[in-house]
Amino acid sequence: MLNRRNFLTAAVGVAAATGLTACAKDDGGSGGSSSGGGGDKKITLGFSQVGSESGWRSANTDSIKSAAKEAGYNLKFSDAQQKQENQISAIRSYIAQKVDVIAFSPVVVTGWDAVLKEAKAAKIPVILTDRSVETKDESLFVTLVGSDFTDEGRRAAKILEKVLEKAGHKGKVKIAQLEGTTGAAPAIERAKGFKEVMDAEHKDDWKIVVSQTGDFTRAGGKQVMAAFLQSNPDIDVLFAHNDDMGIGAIQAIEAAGKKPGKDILIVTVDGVKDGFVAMSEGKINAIVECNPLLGPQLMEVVQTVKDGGTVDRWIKTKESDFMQDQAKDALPTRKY
Ligand code: GYE
Repeated sequence: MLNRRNFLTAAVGVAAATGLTACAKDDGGSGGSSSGGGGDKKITLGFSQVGSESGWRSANTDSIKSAAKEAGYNLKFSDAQQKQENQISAIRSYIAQKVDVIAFSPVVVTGWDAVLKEAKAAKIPVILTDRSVETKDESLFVTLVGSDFTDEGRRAAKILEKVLEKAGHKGKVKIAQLEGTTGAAPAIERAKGFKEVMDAEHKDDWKIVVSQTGDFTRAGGKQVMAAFLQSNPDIDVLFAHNDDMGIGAIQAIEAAGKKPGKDILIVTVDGVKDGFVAMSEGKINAIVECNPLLGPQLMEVVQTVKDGGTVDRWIKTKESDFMQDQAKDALPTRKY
């Protein structure tokens, strides 16, 4: 099977690939030599990050910064603190600075068309990383480098089956769901994938009794879980859309005098080190991995796009799932 690197190489060489031809900028903004086929001038990449809400995000930011350095790009980086308006201003400023390529991880899915049209008019290609956008105009971005969040939701439901079996839980299952940021692709799609399996295979026994956003943060997870426990003290399972909210929820569960991982079974998404620590302590029962180390892949795509090459519309990340009994062995080699 082709791995992603090979696919890209192949796609660049073979114009017949199913991808989309990137609208690479003809000539760069900031000084420099002519580039026959592109590439002898240092690439300037403008990157707008979502924020610093979670361990996943920190690992993602480190990966992007170090990969840009390694690739020898001039990286302009800004942190939007989970605010769409900050991302829009950052993108506008990258357009004004005539960067070669813009990449960003959109905090929410809607509301991007206007600024993306401005980038297109300025002939600056846009690459999405991590999260997707909803738009009718597919020409507004070149590709998405990131995970399949719907599948992560499905995987969470499938691994919950194993967790329930291992715990010897029989009969009805009352589930609390801690959602990610409202309107964000991973929140929408993880909920969707989970529900899909639940409706198809567990309609009579599983029920989501409470579901609310914890904004992907520990503080949010703790606060919302405390409220869940007040309104629904008999919750069997927590499905948290990321480790950080799960870790916050663990504090609320303990404060309520219950045992996380036993009285309330917990499945989370991400697989950051702190999630694995909580899992090795028996407090999280299973984790669906979502890989944040997108930097090297992104830099490769940036180069291809800058050179006018062809890339796939969606470059998916490869991931695994982990049960509690794998946590201790996996922990020392976790990279984030
Ligand atoms: O799961 C969460 C982060 O978009 C995949 O954002 C990312 C999500 C990740 O805040 O921890």
